Amino acid sequence: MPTNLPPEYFDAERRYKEAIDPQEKSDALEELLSTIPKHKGTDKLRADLRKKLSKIKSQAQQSKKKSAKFESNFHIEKEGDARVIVIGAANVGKSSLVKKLTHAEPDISESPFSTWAPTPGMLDHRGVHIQLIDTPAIDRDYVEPEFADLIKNSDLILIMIDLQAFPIPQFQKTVDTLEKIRVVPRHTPKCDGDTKTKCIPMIVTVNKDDGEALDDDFDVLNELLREEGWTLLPVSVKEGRNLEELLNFVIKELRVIRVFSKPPHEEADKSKPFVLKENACVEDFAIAVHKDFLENLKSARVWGKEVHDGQKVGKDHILHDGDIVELHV
Ligand SMILES: Nc1nc2c(ncn2[C@@H]2O[C@H](COP(=O)(O)OP(=O)(O)OP(=O)(O)O)[C@@H](O)[C@H]2O)c(=O)[nH]1
Ligand SMILES: [Mg+2]
Repeated sequence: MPTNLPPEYFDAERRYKEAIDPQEKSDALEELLSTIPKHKGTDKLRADLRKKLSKIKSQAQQSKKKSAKFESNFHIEKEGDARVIVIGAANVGKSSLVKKLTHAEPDISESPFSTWAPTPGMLDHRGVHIQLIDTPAIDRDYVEPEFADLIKNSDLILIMIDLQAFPIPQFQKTVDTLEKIRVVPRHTPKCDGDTKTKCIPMIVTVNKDDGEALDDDFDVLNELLREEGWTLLPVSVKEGRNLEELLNFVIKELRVIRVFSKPPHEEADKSKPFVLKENACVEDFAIAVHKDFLENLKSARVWGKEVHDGQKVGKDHILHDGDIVELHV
């Protein structure tokens, strides 16, 4: 060791030794190098430290890339009228469902843990645009915070289980993992207004019920979990069994209504409903159509439930699924 190193060298060396992550280590090492006087006696020391620095810099670069990729994997923009996320143990058929119902192309494999990143797809069911998200298996002890956020920002969770592979422990593990990240089903007393707990509607989607021979197994499971207030639906993604019913359930549990707009003296456009929350009123509909409507709205006429055809109503009239509304400004 050369004898003529300044005291700053030893301070910088201590910081370098204490640094933990690669970026911190690389910064400390650069500082250390800058404290060494340049002369023949320090040539070897400087060369060794420079070599070390270049190795640490490439490590720091890699860990930066990894974390950037990780963040973008779990960050998915919300699209459509509602976000529905498929959660469950490995190999239950999550990717198969998303592939079957949307244009997304997630990997499907007989071997477990084939999905490592979430994949969103869009579907249109009776005019409601749903963003359906495939996810990595969740039956493990650690859930990345970004994954937890994605779940918490969903309007509905499809808990998927495999009827042909010990469905009860699978179900329990998934529910326990959700509870650990403070996500609980809307129907439980655990939804007690605690702001840290997120209450989300959940449907237990019992997959691989490929035929009548397996229906008895489903009935046993159904009896057990329905007592606790769970909604279960047997499906077979492979056979296309009950998928339409599943989407009907989803719309019901999302508690949304579809309302159609009708310009005066014209027919309603039944192909494009406005999707509103249950118990929405004419005022909510006007905002959804165009915010300017609300300011100038004088009255409205409604065709549908609990009104005579074309009945004149006020802004606070509650709308129902399938209603047609004509706004008057
Ligand atoms: N018999 C049967 N097999 C199915 C059904 N749905 C999916 N599979 C099969 O189950 C296996 C797993 O399907 P995936 O869709 O990859 O399952 P996953 O839940 O996404 O699995 P991971 O991403 O690994 O967690 C594949 O071999 C599928 O073909 C079904 O309804 N019936
Ligand atoms: Mg998968």
